[in-house]
Amino acid sequence: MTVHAAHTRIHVPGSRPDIAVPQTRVQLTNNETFDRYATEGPGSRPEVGLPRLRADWVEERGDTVSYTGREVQLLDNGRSALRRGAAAEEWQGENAQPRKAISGRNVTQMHYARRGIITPEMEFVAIREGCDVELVRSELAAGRAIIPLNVNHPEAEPMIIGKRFLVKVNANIGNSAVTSSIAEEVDKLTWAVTWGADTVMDLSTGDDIHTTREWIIRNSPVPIGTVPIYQALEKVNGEADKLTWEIFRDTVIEQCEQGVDYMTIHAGVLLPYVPMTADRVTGIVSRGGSIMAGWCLAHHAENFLYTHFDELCEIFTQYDVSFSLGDGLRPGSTADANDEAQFSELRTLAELTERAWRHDVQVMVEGPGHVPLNLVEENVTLQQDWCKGAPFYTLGPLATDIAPGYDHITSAIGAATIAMHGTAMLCYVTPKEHLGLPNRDDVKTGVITYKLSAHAADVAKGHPRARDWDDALSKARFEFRWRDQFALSLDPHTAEAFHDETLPAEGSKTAHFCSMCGPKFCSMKISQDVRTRFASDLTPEVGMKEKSAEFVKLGGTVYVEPAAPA
Ligand code: IRN
Ligand code: FE2
Repeated sequence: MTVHAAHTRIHVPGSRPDIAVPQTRVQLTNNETFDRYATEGPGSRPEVGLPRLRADWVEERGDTVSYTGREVQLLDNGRSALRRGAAAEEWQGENAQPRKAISGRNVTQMHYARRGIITPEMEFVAIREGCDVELVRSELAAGRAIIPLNVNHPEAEPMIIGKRFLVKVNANIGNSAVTSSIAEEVDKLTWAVTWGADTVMDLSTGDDIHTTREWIIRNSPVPIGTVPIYQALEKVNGEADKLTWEIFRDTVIEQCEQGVDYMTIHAGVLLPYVPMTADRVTGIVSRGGSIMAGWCLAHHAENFLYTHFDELCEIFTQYDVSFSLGDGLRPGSTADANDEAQFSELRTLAELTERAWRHDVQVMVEGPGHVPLNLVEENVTLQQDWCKGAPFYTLGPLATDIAPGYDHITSAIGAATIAMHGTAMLCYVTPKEHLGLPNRDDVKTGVITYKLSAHAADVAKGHPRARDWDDALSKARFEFRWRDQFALSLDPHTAEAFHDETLPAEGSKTAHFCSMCGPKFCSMKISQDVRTRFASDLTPEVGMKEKSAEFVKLGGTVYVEPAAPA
């Protein structure tokens, strides 16, 4: 499943036959090829699900054990009751497999990395990123990068989030009580990864939340994240004060069993911080943050996610679920950026990061939101400093609040800036932000907008492979290889359609101009003529006057009539 006729899928082999890393190969008209990172997996039929790429790797290590009644109960410490209604039984797809039980051991990639073990997952991401596998292992061991992969999501292709690697993009999907069906959500997932989403978060609320998630995970080649407090809230009919640690814990285990790879946990919203938001322009804008703030106030007690944090860590060690420490007090307007509430929470997230690391649990830290450009860098600097280099994962941030309908752009400005300074993953914002639930077109627009922001940051950071892509496209542009320019672009269809709006004829696909400047004033054409006519003696010593006279003598114009478009 590729987006353009000139694209094919190739596989780069690893050290063993079952490591084969997919890349997109772009075939160019000058017989060169350009290979690039691909996220979209082999493609699936929703009712079948994806092949279980990592099943053998997980099994070889003994991360899971076979599912045999009583054994499971013992290993599970009695948690097997929670399996009721869980995925294995419900999933009717052709690739359905009985769920294996957790082994009772610590199975995180961080745990392996810290013991000096290189897993197939680490090798896979090293090939994907074009770096040394030791860099992957050491960054994981230090907590500066994560590979978010639940042992129960063997369909996923390993990917890494960390500032030494390519900047990643997350796309949020999910239905609410009012709109969209399961099939539509699977379609949105597939659509998001088609355009390059590196991870997808299922933020579904309302009915069928469990089943929707099951279908999404079984069809997802990228890691899936969730915010389990949303489902826990459904279980208490939306009344935040009825939430308990036990209800939350059981929800987390249910999602761990299904294969959710990372979870947003709003454990940094502490009771004393809640009053700090009172004078804000936009108060608390995080859904999860407001649920926890409401709970803290209702009970006048400390956030149960904070007080039970070590228990959560223990659960995560069994499945290799990664924390995405939620920024429940992120600013919702430029006026509230970098305030006391936001940074108090960040200090707590730093403390929780170190607590998770003591369990060898992988962590990334979520960040804002809405931040004016002059305050963006401080966000990364403080987060990297306080959280000891744990990957930063930000929502935009929007650089201004004035453009609802265009917030993919207001946020892409902030996103490129914050990523250039070291943010590892960007959560996309779609044109529907603040206005409604994104549809298919919004998902595509959001993903493309964020891919270009992430790539702009990769170029600025000097990632070894990033500039190559720019150069390949620029060469195609300069040499008037229009087809290659389309094929190399993030969105080939839109590029071609825009070109064809004014010059639809076949001949204009090789013409040495476009309709922007017309045939007489194409700067690229003029530069090429200058280059070919004077390449040999364009040296500083040659007098410009002399050259000008020579130029006029030669005919006085650089314009050469192109073949008329058919
Ligand atoms: C990312 C960075 N900061 C927040 N996010 C995303 O916002 C997070 O990953 C999840 O997708 C969503 C959570 O929203 P609330 O519950 O914090 O509003
Ligand atoms: Fe907002």
